Parts: sequence; structure tokens; C-alpha cells
Amino acid sequence: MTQTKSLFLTLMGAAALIEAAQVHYNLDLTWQRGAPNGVEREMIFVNDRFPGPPLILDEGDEIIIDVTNNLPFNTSVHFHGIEQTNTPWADGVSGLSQWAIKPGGKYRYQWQATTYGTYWYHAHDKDRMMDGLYGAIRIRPSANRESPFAMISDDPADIAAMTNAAHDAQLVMLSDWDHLPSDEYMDVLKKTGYDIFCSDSILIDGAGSIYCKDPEYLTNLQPAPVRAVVNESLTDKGCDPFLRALQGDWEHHPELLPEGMNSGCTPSDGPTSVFEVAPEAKWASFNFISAASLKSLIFSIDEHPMYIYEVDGRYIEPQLAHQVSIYNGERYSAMVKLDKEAGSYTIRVAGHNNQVISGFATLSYKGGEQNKRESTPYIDYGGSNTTAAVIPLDTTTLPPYPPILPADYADDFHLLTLGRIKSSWEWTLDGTSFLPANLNQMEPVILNPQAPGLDSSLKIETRNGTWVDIVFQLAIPEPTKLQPPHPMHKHSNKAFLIGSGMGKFAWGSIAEARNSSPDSFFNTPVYRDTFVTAPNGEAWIAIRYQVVNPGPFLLHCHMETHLSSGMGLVLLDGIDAWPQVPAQYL
Ligand SMILES: *[C@@H]1O[C@H](CO)[C@@H](O)[C@H](O)[C@H]1NC(C)=O
Ligand SMILES: *[C@@H]1O[C@H](CO)[C@@H](O)[C@H](O)[C@H]1NC(C)=O
Ligand SMILES: *[C@@H]1O[C@H](CO)[C@@H](O)[C@H](O)[C@H]1NC(C)=O
Ligand SMILES: *[C@@H]1O[C@H](CO)[C@@H](O)[C@H](O)[C@H]1NC(C)=O
Ligand SMILES: [Cu+2]
Repeated sequence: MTQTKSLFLTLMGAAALIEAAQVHYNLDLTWQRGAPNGVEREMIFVNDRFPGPPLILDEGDEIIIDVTNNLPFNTSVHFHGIEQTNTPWADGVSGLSQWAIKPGGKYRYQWQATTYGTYWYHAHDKDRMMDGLYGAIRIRPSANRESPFAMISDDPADIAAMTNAAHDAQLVMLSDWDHLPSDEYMDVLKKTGYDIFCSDSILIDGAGSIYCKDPEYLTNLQPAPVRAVVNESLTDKGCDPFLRALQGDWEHHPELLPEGMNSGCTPSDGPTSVFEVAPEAKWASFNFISAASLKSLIFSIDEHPMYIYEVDGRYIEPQLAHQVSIYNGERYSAMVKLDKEAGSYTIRVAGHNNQVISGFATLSYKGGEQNKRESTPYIDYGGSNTTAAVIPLDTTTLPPYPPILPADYADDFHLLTLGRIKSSWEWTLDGTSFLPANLNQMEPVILNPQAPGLDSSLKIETRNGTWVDIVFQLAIPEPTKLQPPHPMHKHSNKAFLIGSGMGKFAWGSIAEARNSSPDSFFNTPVYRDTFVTAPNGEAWIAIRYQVVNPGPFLLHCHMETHLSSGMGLVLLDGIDAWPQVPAQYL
């Protein structure tokens, strides 16, 4: 990997002359055999590494990323959560912001780190992310950013130690892994008609194992709300059986289901990631990133309470928690006090809702290698708390720090209906249609906003500077009693989660809804780039954002199989003010 950092001067805005650094990375993508969970398969490596190398920047930096595609198929690289202010052609979605990068091809991504925080990059072409194309991004805050550490401790020595810990944060990539390459995995869904979301392993920083357990043991660990619907034995992989209540009444072909996909567990003994900390540093920051394709997860660190201080790349008023649920694409940074006896402590990452499975890593105090004591867990193999004293993070209470609020009223309102149409595995975001299956092969929307392949219901046009409300409504047809939670991810700038409720959103605007049901709206809206719908019953959530960055951006479910079946739409943001695409990208 070549990485150079040089100081130069960039002209920002009309007058201000600001010093920014230029950072350069080369990312070389290859298709090789690897065994992240102890079992070999073909997979994607970035610069011969998995996960790919972290991109480390300072706020304000200009970054150039030269991607070389040595894979035997098309791909692209998306920078998840990065605003891409004035550089919509660097957002990395094939068929939307760029032409797919063909085998042997190169693409230069160039953007500015307009804010700080924890992000990540991943493929945004078909389901290539599931084959291993992902890595962390960390943008260190500029010196004049006000941090929230004084709300954790008022001791100046602690605050200094936390500031250092945040600067040198440990980036913890969480993901799920399967023995099948992504195109074969999707083929099984298409062939059998089943919605399958069953992983072999949970990986922490690209390392894990396959654990096979007794189905009765796994079934007993299932969380009670799921048990109320899935009241049958789980498979030996901890996965749900194919019940009508989960899969609906569509056509299915169980005889075409390969062994090992939803059941049929073969154990493996893979590698384990170790995160080493120096106890004299007093505090450490663990910045968790979910690169999971199918799983929502729960993480915890044995015997170490966590102060969650950064969510999706923005500070919040720190919240104390022992376990945190994290959905696909989300990031949570945890400040952890290193005040336990020197030794090893298990980092546990469990499946949440849709599979009873776990992955493990080690937090290791330097100098504590001789201490063989087993650490005490906060959560069990199924992700449930081990004692009543365990505090889960309340993800509706994440006050932005410093405080920030949306406008009181929005200019536009859109109601989207989420559900299955056509089959058990095909999901829609507009109630009637899917993103085109060949989206990634199309002429990019950025070059042709008329995009003939896109239904008009799959496009939302907005004017720059306006505020937009979007309500996600879950439609629950009988006999299906629930939908999986959908982690809805918005590209470009973040949005506010302003409200949520059960049942049907029966109003024509947020203002009407707020009048009739004020308790459904939050006083302190969460500000982030992923919004998770409720896992049980008919329900809705509402977000509000300001259009500040003209260009075409995706709004989509971050469960890979859902996106792949078409669960997304295109925000033609600030269509009145789209920038000229530079000649090199035409
Ligand atoms: C690869 O991308 C090109 C556009 O860059 C497209 O024309 C082609 O159909 C794609 N190939 C596949 C197999 O998707
Ligand atoms: C599960 O089913 C059994 C009978 O098969 C019943 O006794 C039990 O109450 C059910 N549990 C739940 C949570 O519905
Ligand atoms: C987990 O937490 C809940 C809520 O505090 C509590 O009711 C339950 O007893 C706890 N579980 C165990 C095993 O202590
Ligand atoms: C779009 O709107 C934002 C917010 O009002 C503004 O800062 C930005 O300069 C506008 N961009 C263009 C290209 O007009
Ligand atoms: Cu989804």
C-alpha cells in the first residue's frame, strides 16, 4: 500500500484559505482463496488484506483513492456515511454515481473529509460486499471540535486520556460470513423462493470460527419476542425454520435447498482477533463498525462498561451501556476505562433477532498474559443479558453533542410502504416495484437523471436547500406476523429520526401526525445515517433531512439480500443544482 500525506493549500468557499492535507491510497482488489473462519473459499482481498486496510484521515483532508479492479467481475467502492459534498460522482454506486469498474479497470475516487467520525467502505455492485470487499474509515476530528468527554469524567487527566484514546481508536469491524460466494447465495434464494438469512460465522476484524451447538440449546437461547412467533426448534446453525409465519404463502422449493445453507453445521477452528491495550493509557476507544450483510448484532466487552460517545460518525452525549445492538452499516464508538486487573477479556458479538450465533475476540491488557482467569460475560451466546444489572443501549436516546435540531416544518412529504411482493425473498420500498435488477450495469443516473430503467415511484426529486420528510411504513400481510427489522441507509448527509409509532401512519403530513399523536415524536431526535424499522407488527418510523448536496443518492435497506431484491430508491437530491460531472468520469 502506498500512502502519502502532503500539505497543500485548497481554496474552500469563496474567500477562506484553509490548510488541508492530501492523502493518497491505492486499493488493489483481488479474488483469492482465504479462510477467515477456518474454512477456505474464494473471496475478495484489498491490498492482500481482509478486511481491507483502514483509511485514516484528519478532518478537512482531501483524499484520493485509486481503485484497481483485478477481480474477475465488475465492482465499485462506496464510502459509507461520507457526505460527498460537491463530489456525487465519488459515492461509488455502479449505475447511479458511476459506471461499474470492469475487470482490469481503474477508478479514481476523490473527496473531502468534510466532517469527522467513524465510517467504512464497501462494494456497491450486486452483493460483492458479502465476498469481503470492506474496510474501516476513521476521520480524526480537528482540534477545534468540542468533544463530549467531560460528560464522562471531570478529571482533566481522564479527559486528556480519553482524547488520546479517541485519536488512536481501535477500529473493530464486525461482519457475518458464509461458505458460499454471494452470487451462489442469491441463486439459492431465487431457486428455493425462501428468504434465507443464515450465516456460518460472525467475524470480528475478519476472524472467527463455526460453532455447532445442539438445536435445543440454541432454541432455549432465542429471545422471547422472537419465540412468540417462531415457536419451533431452530436449526443446528441457530437459524429459523421456514415457517409460514415468517415466509408467507408464496411458492417454495425446499428440495432445491443445499445442505449447509439453513441447517447442516460443520464446525471449524478459525483465527481469533486480539485487541491489545496499554493499561497506563487509562482509557481505550473501540469503534465498532457493522459490515454485516445479513445479521443484526449485539456487542459487549466482558467486565468493561462502555460509554457510547459517537454514533454513525457524530458525537453524542455519552451513554453508559454494557451491551449494544448494532444493525447493518451502523457505527458505535465506545470509550472504555482500563481499570481491571491485567488479563484477557472476551469481546462478544451475538446475533440479534434472526439467528442464535456468536463470535468472539479478545481484549488483552499488555503485561497480563500470564493471567488465565476467564472473564465474566454480560451477554450469553444468544445475546441476552446474563444478569438484571446489564444495561442495554437505548437507541432512541442518543442526544447529538453539541445539540442539533431539524427544521420545525418540512417542504416535502413521502410515505413509503415496505414489504414483500411477488415472493418470500423479494422486498420493495415503494410498495409496488423493485430497483432494477440490472441497476449496476446501467448508464449512471448521474449522467442521465431520466434513467429509463427506473420507475417514477423509485425516484424522489428534491430541490436544494429544502427539508424532506420520509415515513417508512411496514405492511404486514397475513399470515406473516412480522418483518425483519430493515436498516434503512441514506447516502450523503445524515437525517434526523423524528418519530415512530405502531399501526398505520394515517396522516397526510408530519404536522398532522404530530398534532394528533404528539407522543410519537422525539424531543431530541437522533441524527445518523441508518434508521431501523421495528421488528414486530405493523409500525412506522419518520425521518427528516435537509437537502444540501445536489446529486443522485441511494436510500436503501442495508440487508444485502433485501437490497439485491430491489429494496431501495433514488433520491435525486437538489435536482435544480446538480454539478457538472468532470470529463474524466463521463
Ligand atoms: C460491467 O459494467 C459495464 C459498465 O461499466 C456493463 O456494461 C456490463 O454489463 C457489466 N457487466 C456485468 C456482467 O454486469
Ligand atoms: C410454544 O408451543 C407450545 C406447544 O407446542 C406451547 O405449549 C407454548 O406455550 C408455546 N410458546 C409460546 C411462547 O408461544
Ligand atoms: C435481563 O434483563 C431484564 C430486564 O432488566 C430482566 O428482567 C431479566 O431478568 C434479565 N435476565 C437475567 C438472566 O438476569
Ligand atoms: C445547496 O444548498 C445548501 C444548503 O442551503 C448550500 O449550502 C449549498 O451551497 C447549495 N449547493 C448548491 C450547488 O447550490
Ligand atoms: Cu430490509
